[in-house]
Amino acid sequence: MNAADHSPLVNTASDMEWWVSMPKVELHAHLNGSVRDSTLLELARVLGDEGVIVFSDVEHVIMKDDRSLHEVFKLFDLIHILTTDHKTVTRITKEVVEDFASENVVYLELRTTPKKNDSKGMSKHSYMEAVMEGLRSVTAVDVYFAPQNLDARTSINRISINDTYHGATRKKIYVRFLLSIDRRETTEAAMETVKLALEMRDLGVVGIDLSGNPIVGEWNTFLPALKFAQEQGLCITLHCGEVPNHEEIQMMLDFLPMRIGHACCFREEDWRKLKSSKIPVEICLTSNIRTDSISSLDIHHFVDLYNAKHPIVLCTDDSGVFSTSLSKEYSLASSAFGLGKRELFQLARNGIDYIFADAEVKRDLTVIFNSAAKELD
Ligand code: 6MZ
Repeated sequence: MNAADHSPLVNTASDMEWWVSMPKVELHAHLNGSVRDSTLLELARVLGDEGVIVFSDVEHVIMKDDRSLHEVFKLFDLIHILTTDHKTVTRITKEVVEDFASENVVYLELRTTPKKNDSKGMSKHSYMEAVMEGLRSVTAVDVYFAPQNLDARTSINRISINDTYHGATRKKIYVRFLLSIDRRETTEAAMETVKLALEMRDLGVVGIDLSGNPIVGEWNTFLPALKFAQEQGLCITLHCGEVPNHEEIQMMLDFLPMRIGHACCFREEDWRKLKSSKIPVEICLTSNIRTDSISSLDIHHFVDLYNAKHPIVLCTDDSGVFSTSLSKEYSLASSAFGLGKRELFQLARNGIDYIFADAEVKRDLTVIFNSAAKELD
């Protein structure tokens, strides 16, 4: 690694190598939004052959690059048709974890909406079991996911201090889960998700996310479940301000979640409240631009929050849907905002403070970043 340049405005191939090789933490990634295009196409072909869908109709939808926020949610409905059986959920979890690990994401908080689907004999619980099976079936990299030594099959050995994240060594990744409440859900369904999260705490479920189409649903529908989750000590992150809904933004900030995602459509009053509460913001640059939540990177709130030293972390949101990766998000931040390798390495390292895993994991991640930092000097 070479940290010669502090402010590259154009990222070269070797810059890209740097962003890939740098350790990173990913705190805002939706499982079904992170599926490889090749996997979606393969699944669509199978369902096409079975006559469930018309392959040629969905092929261009999967491969389309620019989508409005509305089209993104239509795509998710299609993706869910392709992925929602136990075997496929296991497969995509395995692939998504391997993909993040392959670009040196050393800590991944993966979020997914537990789904009930009677036609597949699927309950929210069995959906999550399929996710866990996906994690256990990862072989290409070492996965550390259970916080306690409850199950001999789970890797609980911590990443050793001498491990490096470059070159030929095996990739290693910590994985934790957030269970998402979809804004289309009822209070009861949201409560079921929170109870499931509590049941699965020992398997690495650390919190709850509220997501889904931001123009659907009411804050008050989810509040009882979110309050219960908060009382029970689950960590909470909310999709907040993806569309202008000022009343909801204020109520969400007053709730004091441990993080929020996006924060695109804030007014002055919202910024003031956010900054005084110091709630970390998960920033998803490509997603915000592609969905037109922000019209251009020149006016992205990253700059103001970064300059104000407000806690922020770069994330992918949906690396499959938006054809991105966490390394590309760092590269984009570098070229768009004139930030150098040192600054962005520090930004990535700061992410350790905002993860929902315990202090032991934070310590391990700090060791990893400290060891990588030596290569900056
Ligand atoms: C809000 C989003 C989202 O849970 O099936 N999701 N919610 N805003 C976004 N920004 C573009 N991207 C993804 O993953 C897909 C689900 O995550 C939420 C939506 O509810 C989507 O259906 P899972 O694994």
